[in-house]
Amino acid sequence: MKTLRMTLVAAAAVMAAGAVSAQTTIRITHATPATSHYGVGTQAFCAELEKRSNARFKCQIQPNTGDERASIEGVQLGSLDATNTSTGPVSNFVPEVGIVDIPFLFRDYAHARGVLDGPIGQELLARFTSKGLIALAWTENGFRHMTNSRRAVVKPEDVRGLKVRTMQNPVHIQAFQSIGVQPTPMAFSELFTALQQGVVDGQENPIPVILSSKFSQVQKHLSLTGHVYSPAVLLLSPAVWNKLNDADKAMFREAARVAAAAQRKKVNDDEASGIAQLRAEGVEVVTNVDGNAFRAAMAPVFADFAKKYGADNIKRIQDFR
Ligand code: EAX
Repeated sequence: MKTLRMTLVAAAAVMAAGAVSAQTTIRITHATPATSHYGVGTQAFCAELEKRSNARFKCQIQPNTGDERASIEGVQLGSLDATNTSTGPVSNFVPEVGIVDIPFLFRDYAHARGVLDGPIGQELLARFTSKGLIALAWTENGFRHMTNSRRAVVKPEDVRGLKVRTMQNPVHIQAFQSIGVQPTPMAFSELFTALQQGVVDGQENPIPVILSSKFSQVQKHLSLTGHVYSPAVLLLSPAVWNKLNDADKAMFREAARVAAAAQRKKVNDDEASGIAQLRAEGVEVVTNVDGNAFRAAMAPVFADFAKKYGADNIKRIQDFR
């Protein structure tokens, strides 16, 4: 009798354990510090996912991973579950997405966010799938500005001869070459040291990145060129996606949209306070950049971009209201 009771108790315990649904850990990376706009967006994604799934899904966030290209490769291969990345290296995996990296394409944040959240941006997200990447939503990096350790930059001639680090992005590399810059493409993880050691004279990044990565410690001059809007995207591995039921897929997409809103708010906040903070950190800020001169200097490559991505596709983005 005692044995039977013990067996029943053990069976009940096993059933109770089985009733606690299995928990899945989502390992997710982003290149910048946890305090950055990517950290805010990624934490928002993970909190929303855990809340909506009653903790069936929990994240393990790895900030400061630096090498976005390596993270995208990991998500594609399934060795990493997700990453919140700029589009810098993306066109190496999904070539047609390079259209969003064209300098001076987006007028302002409202234009960029409207295009990306609308039909054009959603069509582009769908292009990732056939390349082994699930693009859940556009998050945001921001409008990029130039910094360097050598001199104030007001017009294109001022950047001639500077060694400037760029992302591993063919569109950016071609655009910078067109204005006489020696572009040095490298992973973000190597950038601070390269600036510190003078391997490169300058770089270009949005204010939120310049702030959170403390570039004021290694860069004297900031010029508000705003030469290109840098989208970001939340990518999930098909190895995770293909195990989800339809309800959980919708939940992941909704959590990514919550992340985008939080990340964009942090970008707004950094944009509002960042210039004053950088000045306080000793950075000389040029606000009267000759934007028209930069556009004119880059004009020859715009013809190449129109050939590569379709003049109609570019015009469709420019005309979006
Ligand atoms: O996405 O590589 C870069 O300059 C990116 O802007 C940075 O990794 C944040």
